[in-house]
Amino acid sequence: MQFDKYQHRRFSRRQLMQYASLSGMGLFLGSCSSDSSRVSPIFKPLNQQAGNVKALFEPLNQSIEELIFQAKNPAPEYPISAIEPNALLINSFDTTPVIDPNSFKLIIDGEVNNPMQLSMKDIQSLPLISMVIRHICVEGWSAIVQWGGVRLYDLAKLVQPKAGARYVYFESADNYYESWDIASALHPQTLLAYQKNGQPMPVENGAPLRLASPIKLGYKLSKWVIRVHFTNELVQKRLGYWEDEGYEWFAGL
Ligand SMILES: Nc1nc2c(c(=O)[nH]1)N[C@H]1C(S)=C(S)[C@@H](COP(=O)(O)O)O[C@H]1N2
Ligand SMILES: [Mo]
Repeated sequence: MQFDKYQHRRFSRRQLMQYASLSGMGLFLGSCSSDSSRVSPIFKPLNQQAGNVKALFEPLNQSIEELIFQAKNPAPEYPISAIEPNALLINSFDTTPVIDPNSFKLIIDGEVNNPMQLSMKDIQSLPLISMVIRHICVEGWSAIVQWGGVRLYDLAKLVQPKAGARYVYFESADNYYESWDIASALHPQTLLAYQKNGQPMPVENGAPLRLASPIKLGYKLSKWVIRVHFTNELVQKRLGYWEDEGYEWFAGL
């Protein structure tokens, strides 16, 4: 769905929250976490990796672990029965890029000790995390969706961000771009997802890999992610596709 950039901007966060409470979405009730399939211990050490990635697993350095643990409590998750299969609207600023999953390699680089290029096979050898969360778009709609994929945190353990890394840039195949604070990016509920509602990710929703997280508004959740770049600093006028038009950068929920 194409939509007007300036129309999009008119929804302030306060308007969104008014909408949320008026429509009874109950965003902050936090009472919906009952699906036991999602309960995997946070920051679980990995022990069943495919050979080439296994050797590189180490804890993250202390200063980055501290930043992550300052992050707030887990956001609400929902039971499978709460999924709204038709509520997630396609919201793409441009045409849908087509990426061949067989030749695709995710680039992870920047302020890291072990820059990597990972195939979908490499990525799918990491623990599959599943979560049912509410996706919220500032245009005034939301949808409860199940996402399955890998934690950014687990990918970070492979590449080992340097102590000074503070932000993560996500580049997409449609030239969309986003920057996140590292604590939010490495939050245990931030995934690079390759499944939606238990099925392989549809192309229009961001296949082969898109961000999914209950702690950020929809525009932070890049689809068709091709590069994850750790960095020490943000670049002004390169904060994010919508942020550079005036949207709030942090966009936390
Ligand atoms: N690459 C890319 N990612 C994107 C967008 C986009 O236009 N391009 N739109 C964002 C917005 S505003 C929203 S609400 C969600 C929508 O995800 P969906 O199309 O899977 O519902 O994707 C986000 N990620
Ligand atoms: Mo959005």
